[in-house]
Amino acid sequence: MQFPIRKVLKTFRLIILILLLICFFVFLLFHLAGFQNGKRLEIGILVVLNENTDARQYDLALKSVECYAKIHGYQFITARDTGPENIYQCSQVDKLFRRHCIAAKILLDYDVMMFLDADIGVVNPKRKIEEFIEKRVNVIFYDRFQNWEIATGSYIARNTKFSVDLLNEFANYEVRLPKSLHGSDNGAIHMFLAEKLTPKSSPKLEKCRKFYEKSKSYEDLFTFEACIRDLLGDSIDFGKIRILEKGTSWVRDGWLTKSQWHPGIDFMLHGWKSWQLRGIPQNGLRPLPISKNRWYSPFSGNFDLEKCKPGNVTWNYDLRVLGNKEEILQTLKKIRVDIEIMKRKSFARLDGDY
Ligand SMILES: [Mn+2]
Repeated sequence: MQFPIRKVLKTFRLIILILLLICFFVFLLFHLAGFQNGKRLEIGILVVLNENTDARQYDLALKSVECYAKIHGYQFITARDTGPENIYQCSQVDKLFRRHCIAAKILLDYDVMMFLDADIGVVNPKRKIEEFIEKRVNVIFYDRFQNWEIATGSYIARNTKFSVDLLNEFANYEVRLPKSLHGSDNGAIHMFLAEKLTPKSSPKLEKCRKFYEKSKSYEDLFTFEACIRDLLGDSIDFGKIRILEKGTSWVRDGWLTKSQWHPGIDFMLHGWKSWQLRGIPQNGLRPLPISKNRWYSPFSGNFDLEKCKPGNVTWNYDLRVLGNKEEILQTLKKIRVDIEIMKRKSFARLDGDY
């Protein structure tokens, strides 16, 4: 019998190809599962509750996050802030600054931590925090949808010296606040980041600072913020810091679309305060902006945390709150355009010589 060398070669090539494919898929799986250097990332989700906060005030939001964390193997952490004397040794006077010091302390226990306001809930558990993580990036902030502010209600930080120092330094910014209507941590984040990311004492920065220092109203504060956003420019990439563009982060305010959401757009929604929860109106919902102080639950019923197990992403939704993707996008697009116009008007208040 003749030796079928061609056949052997063909089989051999096929085996090599299959092996390569297997290697590729294993790599892909590891990558998607959040492994880095062969080790799965320990991801924590932190909510800081104040001394007097009754967790029931944020029941649905907290349960949704807790369930979500269980599904993906993240750690859900609620920290109690008992005032300037607390177990975290964060002595900032203003709780809004103190919470970032607490976040810096808790970050040390994880590879990555997502900090969340208590009234942020998960609506789409199929999304993962790993989507936002990049090796080079240490801290990720984002542009709030409803204005031109960099948000302080949520961020993602990687456990590095850079991140821990940044959060501590930001928490300590409270001693540098001007004696004006400064907007606490949410105003301060702008000056803090601008001082970090732009040339020291540039005329532009000093002009923004003047506005910050003499701010007497929210209108002034927003103008100061517009000034800083202009200074920072359109980039989202600031080396180890990232400031995600409007609509590209993990969370947005639910009221922008009357609580309507879509899995192709949304991951988390902000504004779930139990005392502002309403029953869905008889005539249904349209994805249009409403007053900020009411929201509708996207779920039918409450969470059974027993059922929150790895891989189980089937949640019970109230289909009346599930919106039409195109309509929601349309509404968000319109808001985006309106906000841009408002931002320019606000910026113009700085007067011509900026
Ligand atoms: Mn909030």
